[in-house]
Amino acid sequence: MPHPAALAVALIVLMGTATHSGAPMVRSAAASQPLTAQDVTQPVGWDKELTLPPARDLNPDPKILEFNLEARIASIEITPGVTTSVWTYNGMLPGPYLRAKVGDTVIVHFKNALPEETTIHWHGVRVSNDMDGTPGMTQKPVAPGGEFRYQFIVRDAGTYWYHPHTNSAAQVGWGLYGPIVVEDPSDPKAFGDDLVLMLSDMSLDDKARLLPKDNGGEFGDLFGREGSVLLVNGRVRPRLRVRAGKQQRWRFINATRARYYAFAMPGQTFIRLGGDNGLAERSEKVTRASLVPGERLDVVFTPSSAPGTVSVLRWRPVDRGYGTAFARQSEALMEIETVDQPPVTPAIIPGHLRDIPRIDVRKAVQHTLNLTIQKEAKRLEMGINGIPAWKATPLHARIGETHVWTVTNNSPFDHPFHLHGYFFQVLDDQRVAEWKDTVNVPVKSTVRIAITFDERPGMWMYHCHILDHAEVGMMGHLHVQ
Ligand SMILES: [Cu+2]
Repeated sequence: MPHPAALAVALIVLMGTATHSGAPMVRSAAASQPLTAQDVTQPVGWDKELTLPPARDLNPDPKILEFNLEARIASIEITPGVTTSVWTYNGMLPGPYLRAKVGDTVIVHFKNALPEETTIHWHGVRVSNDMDGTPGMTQKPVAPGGEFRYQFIVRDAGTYWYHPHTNSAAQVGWGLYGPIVVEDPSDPKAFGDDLVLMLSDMSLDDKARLLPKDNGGEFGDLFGREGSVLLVNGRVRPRLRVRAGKQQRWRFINATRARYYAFAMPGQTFIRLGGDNGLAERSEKVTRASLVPGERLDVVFTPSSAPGTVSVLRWRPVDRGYGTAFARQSEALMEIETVDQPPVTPAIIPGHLRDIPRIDVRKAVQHTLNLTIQKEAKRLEMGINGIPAWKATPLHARIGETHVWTVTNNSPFDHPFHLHGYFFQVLDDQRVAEWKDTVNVPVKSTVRIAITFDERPGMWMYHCHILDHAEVGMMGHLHVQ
């Protein structure tokens, strides 16, 4: 399984392999010696409209992050001047920001003050099975007024998130999600200052009240419910301040129940560092970046707009099947103000980030999973191999086995496929090697993934991360023993 990037990266920086320098080389107008990104800090208040308050750590041990987490309904001002009763963790949207270092222990004293049962799933974190938050499989759902203690070690650097796994389309859609970053202290500082950008959307009526979970009926289930209000870290159109040439490391998390994102800014490139489970093998310069529900994206943003200007990062329609992008306009997500200060020369981003050994699939156990919409069902029903979650029998795997799952989608919608508990590698992929836990399976296509079930026995879920699809049956489970 993934090794921490650690020494390899430091070594590569010293050895100077292929590198990316980001945006156009910009020079300080004033001095003869140009300022570099390392010479300056981010503009004053650069991220103040995007701050994510951390969880309050109750444990003095620096290797333990221990905190109280309560799921409850709270009033939040989403549209200016109007409050909405939102489902929250600790009254915050998003929930508290968990930031820990590789090897730290996380202890969560969870209380459910919601009017219905819930659980927490730690998306992408390699927890032991009894901490995975799957109701009826790994734990009893936490009843209203009930409590549960979650405890796990964060073993892998990367960007993760937490959310309920009970009535999840509704509960996530109503505001229950929070970010997790696991730091590797040896990551090159040249990646820039960290900024988590948790993307979500919310369906509100004209009085800014949350729409009911079955809004739109079966069409809502079929298309997946995209919210009417786009949020970044719980805010509508927040403003970020940047300085030309001074890099920032943006960690996107797609916490929506159904919305796909694609980003492109005129004249702007990003350096992609990785996605779900830490750094990819190599960084790559990209002009367009995308992420599907559940997925994460880790990029270096090198501001390249002229000082004193404001640009807008926009959501762009993504065709995820069946006319989902038809006649839709792009929408503003976030404003980026390039402060009126001389540009600086961007730092060099290493080309090689870490070694990712390819999973040996020569003796792999093969499985075929067809993502299906059942035609003969009386009401809308989705499933895997024609079987909805509530009728499914588990797949089986033995500890130490490697599997190749051939996931085929002949349905008219894309599906983001998510596996609990284990990282996988996407085979036949021309992109850079990386570890993932969520991958898009486009319409009329097949994606093959390789997984080694090397430890942590138990019952693990796999499902579509368009949560409306999971709710109508596109979910299965796997018994590792
Ligand atoms: Cu789906």
